[in-house]
Amino acid sequence: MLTLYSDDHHLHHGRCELIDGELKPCFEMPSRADHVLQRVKDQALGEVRAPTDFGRAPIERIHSADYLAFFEGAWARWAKLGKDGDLLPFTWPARTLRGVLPDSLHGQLGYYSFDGGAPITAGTWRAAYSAAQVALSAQRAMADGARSAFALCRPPGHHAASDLMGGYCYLNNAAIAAQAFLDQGAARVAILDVDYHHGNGTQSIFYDRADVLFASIHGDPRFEFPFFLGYADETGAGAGEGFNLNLPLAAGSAWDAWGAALESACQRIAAYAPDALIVSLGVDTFKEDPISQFKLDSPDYLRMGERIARLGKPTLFVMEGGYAVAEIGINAVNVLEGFEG
Ligand code: SP5
Ligand code: ZN
Repeated sequence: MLTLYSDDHHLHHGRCELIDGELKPCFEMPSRADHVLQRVKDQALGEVRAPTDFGRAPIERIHSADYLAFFEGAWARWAKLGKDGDLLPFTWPARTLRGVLPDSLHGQLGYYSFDGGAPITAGTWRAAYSAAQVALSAQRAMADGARSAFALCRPPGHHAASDLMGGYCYLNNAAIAAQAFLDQGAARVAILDVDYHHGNGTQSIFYDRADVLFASIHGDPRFEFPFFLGYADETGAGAGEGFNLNLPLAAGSAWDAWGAALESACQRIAAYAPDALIVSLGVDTFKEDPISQFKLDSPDYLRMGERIARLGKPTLFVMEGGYAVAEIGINAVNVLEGFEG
C-alpha cells in the first residue's frame, strides 16, 4: 500500500493540555507519526511518498474562508503581542452568551474553537496545511487508480468542523479528501470513523447531505469526549436523514462488542454502495491508550482491516488519534496489513 507522509508535522508540537485537573505534556505529539512511519518502513508496506501541493481550494470546499484566514494568521498576531507560548482559548460562546465575532485575538480564538485541546504554535498552520495535502495526495493516487492508500496525517482532523478547531484537530483531512472524491465525479463516499472519540467535526460537516455517509464507532459521549455529539439518535437532517450512523459503546468495550459494531457499520456501508470509502483511522481504542477506555489488543487491528477489506471498496485510510506511542505503529499498520490480506 502507498503511504503519503510529510515531515512538516514536526512543525506542530504543542506544549501542554489540561487533563485530570493538571497541565500535562500534549498527548498528541510528533513521535506518534514518527513511530507509524517507522513501522510502515519496517514492515515494507510499500512506497512512502511526499505530498503534492493542491493549494487552498480543496480545503476551502470544507472550511470557511474566515476560519482559514483566522487560523493562518493567528500566530503572527500572537507574536506581535510579544508572546511565544502556545496560543490556547479560554472563553467560548456557550449558552446565554452571544455567538458574535469579537475583535480580540482571544475572543476570536474562542469563537473558532470548541475546547482547549488545540494549541496554535508557530508551525501549526503549516503542519495542518501539509496534513491536508497528504490526504489530498493520497486521494489523487486513488483517483489515478490505486485501490487503497494510507494518508499518514498529523495533526489529526476528525474533530475539526467547518469553522471550529478542537480535540487536537484543525483541518478535517478525511472530510477534505471525501469532498475531493465527490468533486472529481464520485456520487457517494462513505466515511468509517474507528477512532475512539466521536468524529464530531466530520459528522457536522456532512450532517445534512446524502452524498456522504458517516458511520462512527466510539466511546459513548455520555461518558467520553467530545460529550456533546455522537449519540445514537443523531441520524442526519434534511436530505441527510438516514446518512449518519453513530454506534456508541460502553467504557471497557473489547473486540466482541467492537467487532459487532464494526459489522453493523459495514452492513450499512455496503447497502449505501459508495464509490469510495475513507477510514478515519484512530487507534486510541487500544487497551493501553493513556486517555481512552476501550480494550482492543494489537491482533484485533488485523481483524479490523480484514473486515474493512471485505467491503471491496477503494479505501483511503486517514490517520487520526492513538496515544500509546510505543504501539501506535504496530496497531495502525496492522489495520493496513489486515486489509491487504
Ligand atoms: C484526534 C483525537 O483522538 N482527539 C482526542 C482529543 C481528546 N481530548 C480530551 C481528552 C480527555 C481525556 N480524559 C481522560 C482522562 C484519563 N485519565
Ligand atoms: Zn481519538
